Amino acid sequence: MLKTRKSVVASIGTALAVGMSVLAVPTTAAAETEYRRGPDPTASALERNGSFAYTSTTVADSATPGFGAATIYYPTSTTSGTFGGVAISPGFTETQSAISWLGPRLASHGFVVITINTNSTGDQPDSRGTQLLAALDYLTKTSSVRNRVDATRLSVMGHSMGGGGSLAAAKTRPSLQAAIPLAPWHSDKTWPEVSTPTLIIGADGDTIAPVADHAEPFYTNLGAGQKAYAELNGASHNTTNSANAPTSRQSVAWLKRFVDNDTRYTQFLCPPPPAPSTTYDEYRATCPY
Ligand code: 9J3
Ligand code: ZN
Repeated sequence: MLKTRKSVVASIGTALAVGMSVLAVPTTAAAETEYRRGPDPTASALERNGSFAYTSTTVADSATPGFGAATIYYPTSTTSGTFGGVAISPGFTETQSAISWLGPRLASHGFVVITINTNSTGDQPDSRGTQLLAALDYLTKTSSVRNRVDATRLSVMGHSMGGGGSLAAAKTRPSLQAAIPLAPWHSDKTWPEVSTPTLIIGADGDTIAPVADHAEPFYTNLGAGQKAYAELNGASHNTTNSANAPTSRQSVAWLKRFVDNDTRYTQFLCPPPPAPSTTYDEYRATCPY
């Protein structure tokens, strides 16, 4: 029997309704493809290096257009698909050594990471943002690991003026999947142009980039995207410059959730960790996500 147009539409509607009830996909992630890399996570696993074997390669300043010397850390696996990318900038007067602990940490969890020196250690935050984007372009188009990185799933991090630079990078390039400013510093306090999912990590005892003048107004004045603000308890401006458990845990989870769309990591982000606690003075978030 020929179906009328109306009955065909009704059948499709029924099929969709049945399909959706069976799948039970979380509504916020329904349209996202997940790029799961590595085993099911535990909280303590996020505080250590992950399960991927990794290696690193240094890149001379003479080979890096638009930024300084760099180090690329990457999982050696070629059978796990491509990996998301992360570019990380140090802060004012710093070199990449200030944030180098994040290279092995993130690569071993399944990301291709480039830590950079800036052209000059005195470069301002917006310049650091431009340099982070140049580093991602180098990583995905020119570097020896370009075929290991998914150029559609990129992110930025940075310390202090590098953290301000990560906000500037996300403002310039809205296609970025995640930004993680660490003890960020910037003279611009308003970031309505940034809808990239952004995790800001502040330090309660930071006297160089006091959270009341930097991290907190940045968080409050971000755009419409998902965001979180973690204020580390008993911490200073440089706490995130060496291996730090809550920074590691939340950063890995944030990148997994928003660069890989891996909802196995949502549990570490939502509901937000309890605060105030010995770990966080404050933790704000736009859950659920
Ligand atoms: O570590 C930093 O990037 C601190 C920023 C800063 O000291 O700004 C003063 C102009
Ligand atoms: Zn602004």
